[in-house]
Amino acid sequence: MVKSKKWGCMDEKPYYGDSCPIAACATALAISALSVIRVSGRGSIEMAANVFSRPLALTKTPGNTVVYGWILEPSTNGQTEGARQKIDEVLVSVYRAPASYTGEDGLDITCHGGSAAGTAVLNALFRVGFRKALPGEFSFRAFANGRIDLTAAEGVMEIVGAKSDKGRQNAIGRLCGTLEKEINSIKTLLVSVLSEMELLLDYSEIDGISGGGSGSTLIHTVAKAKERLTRLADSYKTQRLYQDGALVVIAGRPNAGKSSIFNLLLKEERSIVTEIPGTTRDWIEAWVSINGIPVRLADTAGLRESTDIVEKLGIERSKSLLEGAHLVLYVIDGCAGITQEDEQFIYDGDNKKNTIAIWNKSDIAPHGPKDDYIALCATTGDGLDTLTKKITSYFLSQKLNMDTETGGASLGTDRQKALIESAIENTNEVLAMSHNGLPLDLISPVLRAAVDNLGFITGEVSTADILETMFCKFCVGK
Ligand SMILES: Nc1nc2c(ncn2[C@@H]2O[C@H](COP(=O)(O)OP(=O)(O)O)[C@@H](O)[C@H]2O)c(=O)[nH]1
Ligand SMILES: [Mg+2]
Repeated sequence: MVKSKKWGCMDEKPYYGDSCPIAACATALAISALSVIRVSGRGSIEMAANVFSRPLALTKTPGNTVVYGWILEPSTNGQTEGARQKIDEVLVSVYRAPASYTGEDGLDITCHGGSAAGTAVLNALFRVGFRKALPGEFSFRAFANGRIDLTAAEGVMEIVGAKSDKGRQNAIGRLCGTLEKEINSIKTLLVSVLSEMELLLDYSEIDGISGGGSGSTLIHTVAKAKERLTRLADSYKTQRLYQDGALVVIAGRPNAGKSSIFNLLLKEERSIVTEIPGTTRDWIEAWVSINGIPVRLADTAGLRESTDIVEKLGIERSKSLLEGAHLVLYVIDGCAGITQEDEQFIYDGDNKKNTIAIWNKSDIAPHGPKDDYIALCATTGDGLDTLTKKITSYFLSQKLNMDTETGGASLGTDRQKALIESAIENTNEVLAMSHNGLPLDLISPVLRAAVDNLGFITGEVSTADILETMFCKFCVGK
């Protein structure tokens, strides 16, 4: 069932948990200086006051203030405050609806770190009526109360999971609404076409929109919208790169210096280096950040014909790893020179576009490399700077930096990508239908579907199950 975000009554609100006051620990329950326990919901401040040493100070304080006190055992049989056991000394940040993350009354209770204090505070809250929050329930409430759209909610989770600083920055953009703004702007274009179409349907004899006049303007607008959607879809590649990292595989013949280069890029002795060809018999990998790009770097078994059964298996596995690589660093031993196999690998049509050729052992090689090779000495690190620059510029040249073309907006999740692709398909179909002169009453529902797909991205149009599946993936307390 499709529900509109402009819910006027309770029944229209998507369902996730219920509207009771909830509590959860927002930080990891581990040895640390502080822990934060978070509560939210109507009446939550009054409820928490039942376990607070200064109940009036808490219930009377305005929003966005901090109150000092103690969390106490809940009162039994009308005990005086002094007779109740102290649980922990805390600072309580008080938020009042609607000026809070969730849009509800809420508290962030900062207590001492470690698992014992946080757990005891949380248990006291449960005993006075709070329910344990479901995963992502705070963010869900923020969405349901119109504080954030779905792309911002996903941005929150992306920040929590960011692997690199650039990944975090992009997610911050989505949290601040750059994607929502771009989607809404494209949607406005399509909605204007849709309403024009509906007017034409009501008042004119025009069957199709491929003809001149207003018809061609409408088609032009749909084509423009499609272009912008395509740019957004393309931006996903960059985002995945910054979120998941790029697979960079080091390949080449045995003894070329692959493991030495692997260790050099890693700045540690991870892979075994010897003068014995065939030392690396299976691939090994490690994460390294190259100018902010998280890279999954893999060292492989040297590519050669071998009768050794283990080495043979390693070579096979290296080959399949190469197939999935974003970038290959192909290493040549400058002393041994280039063989036919090397040439074949580097200049092979499929490999050429994503291979950087390295002329290693430049310190002892009898002559320098050709222009398009990077001269490197893996033992001293000479040439490393040029290599890392080349790796970075390779990734940035893959149309990875879309900022200027999409107003800084980019896609961050598979869900957003799938919906953008559906909207692109819808616009393609609209363009094809109008090209074939099909009547407006057949075209307009397809355009409506494109508009709805964009609405699904921001959550303006949502179904309870989409929301629940999405917020379930969040952490408890977020
Ligand atoms: N002189 C010199 N020796 C190197 C260089 N790179 C690697 N080696 C040596 O070449 C041999 C093979 O290196 P290794 O990294 O194990 O090659 P792999 O088989 O391709 O992994 C080792 O003895 C390394 O010390 C280099 O740049 N200069
Ligand atoms: Mg090796």
